[in-house]
Amino acid sequence: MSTNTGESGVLALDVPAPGPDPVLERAFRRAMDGLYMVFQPIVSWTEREIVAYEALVRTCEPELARPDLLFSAAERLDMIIPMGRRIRRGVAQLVSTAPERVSLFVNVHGGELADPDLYDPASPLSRVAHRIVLEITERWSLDRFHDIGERIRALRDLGFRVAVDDLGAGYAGLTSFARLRPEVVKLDMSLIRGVNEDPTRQHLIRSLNGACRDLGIRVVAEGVETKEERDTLVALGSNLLQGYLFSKPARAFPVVETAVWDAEYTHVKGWPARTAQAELLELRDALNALLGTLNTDGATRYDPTATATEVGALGRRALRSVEALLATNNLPSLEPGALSLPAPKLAKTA
Ligand code: G
Ligand code: MN
Repeated sequence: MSTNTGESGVLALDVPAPGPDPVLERAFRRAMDGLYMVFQPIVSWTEREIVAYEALVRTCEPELARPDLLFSAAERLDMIIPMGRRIRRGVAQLVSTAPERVSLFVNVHGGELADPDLYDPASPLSRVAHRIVLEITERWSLDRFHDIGERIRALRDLGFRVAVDDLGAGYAGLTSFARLRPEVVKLDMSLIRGVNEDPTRQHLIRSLNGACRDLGIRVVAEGVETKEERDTLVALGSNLLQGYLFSKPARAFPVVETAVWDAEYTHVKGWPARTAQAELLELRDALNALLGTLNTDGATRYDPTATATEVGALGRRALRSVEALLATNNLPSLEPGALSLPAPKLAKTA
């Protein structure tokens, strides 16, 4: 990119000043007339359930069909606020057609934070605020607002929850933790892509999941495309997942094909569970099988002459394994006595 040094000696980017652009204006007007919303599921893996949908804007106008082009046109033409209003009104209209109990994630462009309509308790979206999570990205710098904290508080007072979008996409995402104190963060798909083959990203995601758990922030992993990515994420403590693996964005609230819920859990052998409860039961059976292999000298049969103390030690060791597995899979810790392990089968050594 060519640059020049202005009189002040400050390096300035050599970009033409935005001027009138009648062609773009006409395309944008057609795009606004053809706006519609699509929805992509966000699932809770342990529940095998859709818990939310992200609303994404699309347009019938082919020239601005790509959302990034649509938004840069809106920025260029100073139309972010009118377009944001249309999108929010469009989502509000569709809330009543969404499956019961699911939340809707709605992307808010930074420029919309200047729009009084966003904070109006009588606006259509505010009326359903308890079902809405507003996704805010630092792609568009939030530094422009000196009072960003108060703006976010006003939105929360209306009942909205807040998500930081695109964490890890190379913007100042981490600073927004402190500034926005979001209920949710969304890990950008650039972190997720190929995570099963990348130890560095695995470390990062495990740490982010842990930090967010401590801070009471829920984490959505975006752009999950393969079962390998999914299973790796689950092993790293992720539970809320979104991406083409589950469903592409679509007009009517799309469902998830049942086959996607099945997992072989390559990282936890023999654990094809469907619900958190079933996962626990499977785990208990797997541990019972395991008990035969846990004796201290590494023999594969349980020693029939083992003392009660040794069996007790084995049980405690097994329970520690359960707790470790529960923690890595983001399941709640066990209540005392919740998981009763039947006495191990004492096989006679051949
Ligand atoms: O910036 P934001 O995270 O809101 O953008 C989401 C975009 O990513 C949408 O345009 C959506 O269509 C797209 N998308 C959603 N899931 C996937 C996925 O699994 N893979 C890819 N490549 N894109 C996705
Ligand atoms: Mn988003």
